[in-house]
Amino acid sequence: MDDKELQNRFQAQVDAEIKIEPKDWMPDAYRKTLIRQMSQHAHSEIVGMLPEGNWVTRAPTLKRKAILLAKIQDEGGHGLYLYSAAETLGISREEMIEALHSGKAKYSSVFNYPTLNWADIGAIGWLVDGAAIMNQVALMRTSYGPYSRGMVRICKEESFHQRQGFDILYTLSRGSAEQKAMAQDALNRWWWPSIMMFGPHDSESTHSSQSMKWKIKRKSNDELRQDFIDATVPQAEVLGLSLPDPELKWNEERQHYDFGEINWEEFWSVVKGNGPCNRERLAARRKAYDEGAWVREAASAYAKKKKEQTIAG
Ligand code: BYC
Repeated sequence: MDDKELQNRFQAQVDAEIKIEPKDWMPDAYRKTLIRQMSQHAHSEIVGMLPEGNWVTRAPTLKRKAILLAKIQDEGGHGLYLYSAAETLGISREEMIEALHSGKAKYSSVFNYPTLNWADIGAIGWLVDGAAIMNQVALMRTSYGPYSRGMVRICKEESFHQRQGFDILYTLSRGSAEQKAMAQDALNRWWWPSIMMFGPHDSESTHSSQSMKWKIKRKSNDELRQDFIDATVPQAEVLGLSLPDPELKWNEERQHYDFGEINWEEFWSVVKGNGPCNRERLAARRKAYDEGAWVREAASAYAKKKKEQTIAG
């Protein structure tokens, strides 16, 4: 088959909702954009462990600490599923990590904000994991088989994360006036970064239209952002907290909430590496990688020895 025929057969497979698997023919640009998105997704999970890790030693009770530890370990696991799924596209984990450390690959802008008090852990679980679920439920139907299957498991775990975050804020918002103020302060700081997670407006999104055609993305950035806001406003009402957007209002005609404009200058500044914690986050990842070199060496030496023994005997 010539290239045109291969392209047509590929698109027909996508249109028929038949998953693309690692050994199937795929356009180079499909492979490239999947590697870009999946590796960035994996990096987000791993870098996302850092803001929460900051509170493990200061969790208010043993139970909260155990829950937080489990959640952070889940995020590490998600990163590993995603790196493995991306490796099926012909890139190595080393190459992906090198791209993160050199600043070539991105990770979600939201993890470049600091966690200043315990309520931030609630806000991350409720809002950041909540936004991630909205995006990832759509990605369960993504056209690439290994990504789609990874997402099914990830989403199950993210639901627990979102629930634990809501529970922290629910407890604080029914506590003392000081605790309620902490919850409100965390919500004020995390709301806008959370809705920025969905990326630029559709009209500004470089990859959306092609990714939607290839069914890598099943919903656009703006559609997902709207779904998230519509789902989250009633939850804020249950908490008795107010969302920091004076333009947030139910629109009867649209049957959706209207909301204010995102500060895009801030968004792009954070994406380009100038957020409050970008440098700290990358430095922490590089340090962890360097300090883990001996583990990788030991593990690969063991694997090599095992292989030699199998061949010999
Ligand atoms: N931050 O053309 P567009 C978690 C970039 S972690 C940074 O719309 P696309 C958790 C974008 O990459 C899970 N960069 O791109 C963990 C592109 O630049 P490049 C987080 C962003 O790919 C711990 C450019 O802007 N979820 O759950 O079609 C604790 C133009 O954008 C951002 C994921 O990673 C951003 N927010 O759509 C708690 C989801 N937005 O690549 C929780 C997976 C855009 O050309 N990723 N950019 O250099 C996706 O679904 C898509 O990649 C996006 C962007 C919706 C993010």
